[in-house]
Amino acid sequence: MGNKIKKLIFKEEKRQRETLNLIASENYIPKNIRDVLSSRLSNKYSEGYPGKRYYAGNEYIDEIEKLARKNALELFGLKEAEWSVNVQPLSGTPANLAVYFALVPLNGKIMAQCLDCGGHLSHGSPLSITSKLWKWVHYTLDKKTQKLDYNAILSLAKKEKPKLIVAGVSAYSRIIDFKKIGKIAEKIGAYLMVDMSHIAGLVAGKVYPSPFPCADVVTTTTHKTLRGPRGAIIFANRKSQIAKRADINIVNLIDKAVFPGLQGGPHNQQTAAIALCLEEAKKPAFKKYAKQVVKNAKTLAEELRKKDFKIVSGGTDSHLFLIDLIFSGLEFGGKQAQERLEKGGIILNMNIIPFDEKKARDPSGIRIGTPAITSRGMKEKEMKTIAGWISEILKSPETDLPIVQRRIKKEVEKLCRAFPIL
Ligand code: DSN
Repeated sequence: MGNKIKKLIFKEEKRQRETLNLIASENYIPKNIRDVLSSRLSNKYSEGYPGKRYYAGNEYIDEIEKLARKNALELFGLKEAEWSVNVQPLSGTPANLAVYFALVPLNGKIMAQCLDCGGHLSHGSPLSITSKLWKWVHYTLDKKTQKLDYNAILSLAKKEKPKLIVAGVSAYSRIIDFKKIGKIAEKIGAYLMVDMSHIAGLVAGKVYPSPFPCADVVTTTTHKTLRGPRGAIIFANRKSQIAKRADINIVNLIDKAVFPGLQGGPHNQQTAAIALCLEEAKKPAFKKYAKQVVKNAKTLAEELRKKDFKIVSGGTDSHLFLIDLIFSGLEFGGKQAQERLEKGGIILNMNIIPFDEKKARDPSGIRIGTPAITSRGMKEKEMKTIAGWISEILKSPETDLPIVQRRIKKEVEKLCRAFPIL
């Protein structure tokens, strides 16, 4: 390995070991999965799908891809006769793009949760290519409860008649009622795509409702709560009523949109690592992990609430929550909060909050997630300690701040040594 790269990897790994990672979309993947990622599988080109490749020498790659698909079905309790699985998308945004390409004509209308209310960039943000290729209508949250308002979603859907409805979020802490959104989609004859990237591990661990009974398509990344390699999966419902009525084969369309529509050869080392991560997630230990992720998020949110921080929507049902800093009485927004905490060894991200009056570069909120610290083995006791540190750093007057940060950074390092990363 080149010396410069070696040194930088060493520094980054040290940073990961010695800091508390509260970024809701990150996790630590186990060594067996990291080993697969660095295997010689990445030497091979495999355009096409198992049994239908354009290059010779894919006998074992076919087996690996078939195993990943089988594991995906088993993990989420699905039957092959009802759901197809595509494990080739390089990540979440390309997976979502493939579904839009497959099911919605260019300039057709798609409806999704707006970015400011917890949606994702690939759900039609003006900054994403998705907004240039399709017309978007966005549903928001109820201003008072800061939760989804299904009646408002129904009214908007009836008025706008989108061809596809997207349910799924990257910064919304409450349980999404997939049944209700599914009924809305059915009523107006739209496809329902659930992007479960953030919650896939919680669904697998049965601590969050499964979207599969209600969706035509489900997309997910594999590296968040699922604790696998970077990558994505698209599940397509072979029994989709909407597709049946229109005499459309959504499986074919989605597979073609992924390859050759949007990408060439799949990343075989990634496919194998996905197969392994899905196997890991089937184990009882993973169910325990998922349960603890939610317990930890609830505890951390509650402890911060007790310290007078304003938690968006009042709490959480999942692995993450947002804090409204301005409403909490602080004189600075998310950018400064993120920087203050980083100097104390606590890593998280600034985040837009619902109906934010500030901009994304310095929004009013921060997002806090527990998947990574739970992977280290931390529990409720540690959440209370962490809440204390966050509060101290955020409330400290400027004059005392460097001393407070230095002290807490040392305490964070000590805690991190007691809970090593995977
Ligand atoms: N960047 C991810 C997140 O933080 O939610 C989503 O792509």
